[in-house]
Amino acid sequence: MIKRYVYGKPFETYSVVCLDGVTEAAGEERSLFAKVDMEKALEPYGGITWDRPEDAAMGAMQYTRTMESEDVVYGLGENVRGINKRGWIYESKCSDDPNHNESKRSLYGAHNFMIVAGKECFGIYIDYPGRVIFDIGYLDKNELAITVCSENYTVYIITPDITPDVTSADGISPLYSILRQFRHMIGRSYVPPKWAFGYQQCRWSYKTAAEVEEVADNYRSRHIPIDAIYLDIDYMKDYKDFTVDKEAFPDFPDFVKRMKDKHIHLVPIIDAGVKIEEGYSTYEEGVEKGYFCKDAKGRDFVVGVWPGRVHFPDVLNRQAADWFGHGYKVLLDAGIDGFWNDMNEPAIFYSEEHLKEVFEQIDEYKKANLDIQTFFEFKDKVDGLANNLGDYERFYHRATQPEGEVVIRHDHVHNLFGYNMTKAASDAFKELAPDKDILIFSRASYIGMHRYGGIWTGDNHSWWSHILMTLKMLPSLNMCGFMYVGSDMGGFNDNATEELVMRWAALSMFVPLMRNHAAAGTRYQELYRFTDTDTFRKLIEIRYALIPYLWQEYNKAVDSETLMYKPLGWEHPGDRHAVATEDQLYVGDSMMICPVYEQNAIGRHVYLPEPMTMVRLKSATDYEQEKYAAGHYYIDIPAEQVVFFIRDGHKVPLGKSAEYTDALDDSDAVWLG
Ligand code: MIG
Repeated sequence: MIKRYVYGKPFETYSVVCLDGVTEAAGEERSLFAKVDMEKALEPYGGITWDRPEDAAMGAMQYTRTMESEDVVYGLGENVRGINKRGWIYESKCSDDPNHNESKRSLYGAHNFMIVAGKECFGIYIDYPGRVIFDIGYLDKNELAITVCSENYTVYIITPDITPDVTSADGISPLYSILRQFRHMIGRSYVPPKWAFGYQQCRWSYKTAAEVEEVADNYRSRHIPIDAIYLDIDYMKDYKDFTVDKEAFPDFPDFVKRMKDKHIHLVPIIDAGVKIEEGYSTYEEGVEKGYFCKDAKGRDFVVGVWPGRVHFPDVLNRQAADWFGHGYKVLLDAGIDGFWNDMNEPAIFYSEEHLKEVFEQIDEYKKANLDIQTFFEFKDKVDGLANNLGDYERFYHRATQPEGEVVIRHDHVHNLFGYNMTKAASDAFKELAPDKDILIFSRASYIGMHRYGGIWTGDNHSWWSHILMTLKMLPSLNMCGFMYVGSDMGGFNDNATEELVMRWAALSMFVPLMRNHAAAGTRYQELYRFTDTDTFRKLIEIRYALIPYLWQEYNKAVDSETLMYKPLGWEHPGDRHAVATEDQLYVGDSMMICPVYEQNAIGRHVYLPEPMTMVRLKSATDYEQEKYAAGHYYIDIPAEQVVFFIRDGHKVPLGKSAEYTDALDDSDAVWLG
């Protein structure tokens, strides 16, 4: 059952699309949230310094609940820390933050759905596109406190259709019952073209067509399967959206075709900011039609990002979104059928207004003796230029709402930008290329965007801990509707090692988006750069052999509105060891994975909550199977091998590998288990 609580006059996010079976809370029940003084409520969390005094007076609402010791909290989508979210504080605030460590409270997405599982089970979705703070046992380990920084928002409380201690005859436990109701309410998840399940290579940045072709040829000549190569910002002319640098990529359509002939899709990046430059048609049209976000004085708002000064397209406005979406046409026309949308939190290096203020301050510092206080003040001023919260209060949208156009300050709808940029593209694709199946995923997101595209989890590091972080995010992303997901395999920031990339590949091979990506200036990590390319070829071949299973389970999870990645505790809610296991997952209905995520490891501890068959793959054709009873085991897993488990009574197809997905032949599978 779903009960809806509407507070004040919420901004319509269009995240919820189906209200079948949703009942309206009335009267007494509305006391779920209580009004609190925002400054006081946020003070224990480090407070918030508001640029404008009137904002401090803005209302906030808070929900509190005592958690029982056995309560587990699942959800919140893309976030740091555990599968069980309990024991930390999280904030919904799409952030361009390249340091995904335990101190963080937000990453690029804002996914306000969670399930509290215990004696009582319920789901809660806060549909508010500004700031929401989830204190899940942070100030008080036994208290859940959700603070919404507004008085205008909608809450959905979802309770299971069956009683908590019973698993119904068709195997639907209370958690799945809550989840399915929620997923049904937010609508069907995006399904990418099948080639997007192939192996993909990216790097910031391949600078020329020749460089990209060299990457392709290096894969093909070693017979390491691959389906896509990405174009990061350097394919553009001066980082201008919807342009191609003609010197570095001469005759682009022909280049796209040459790559297609090699069965490789090119996937260009699109950034949120539109460069300010006379003669650049996207810029000139946007200005002329009034499609950019405005500052308080009604002028086109100026911020600095890659190209220097840019404007943001007002993707919350239907006409502006439609126009921006049609911008992708030049690339579609050139034969492109995949895109990734970046910097759409939106990331801001600086706003022109703020930069001016900081420059003025710096003139003062020039005259000062920089002692401990003034030095750090000065340093913080400069460091604080990027992604400054105050900048998100300096611009406005003309958002399309059911009642017409509404002017709204950005910070109140901050978490909707990436969602609407991606929706704009997806809507335009339907019109521009109705027969084409197009890959699209985004960095920033909000629930609702899952209907239009996938996400990648942004700028992680080549760290061992980030292999495990990838695994932990998968179930919570699925909970929030995001099914086509993946992390930068091998790590984006910092330098990867051969062993790290191998182990990462042994996890990413079970993830829909298997994309190796690295930042400019870091060690090259294309698979052929390492010594043991033979092992890498075998690992990627195993991935291709698993595509029949992964593709089937992906589509099943989308169609039946459930998880593709299931925490062990969801399948065995009464088993304490299963509930506490955070480094294994069920993948689809039949398989359990247990990747190695530690340097120099020779294997790992694995918990089997039920009897299973272990599959040990040395290659896509060379494997062993062994039956195990439920229990705790130490399993040897060399970096050259892949181990997973199959549930009793289940079978997993292992197909014949191929060098690209189009050449896969599903009919030729052996059945493991
Ligand atoms: O701030 O386009 O997350 O994948 O390589 C860097 C360059 C901008 C951030 C993306 C990353 C991409 C990079 N971009």
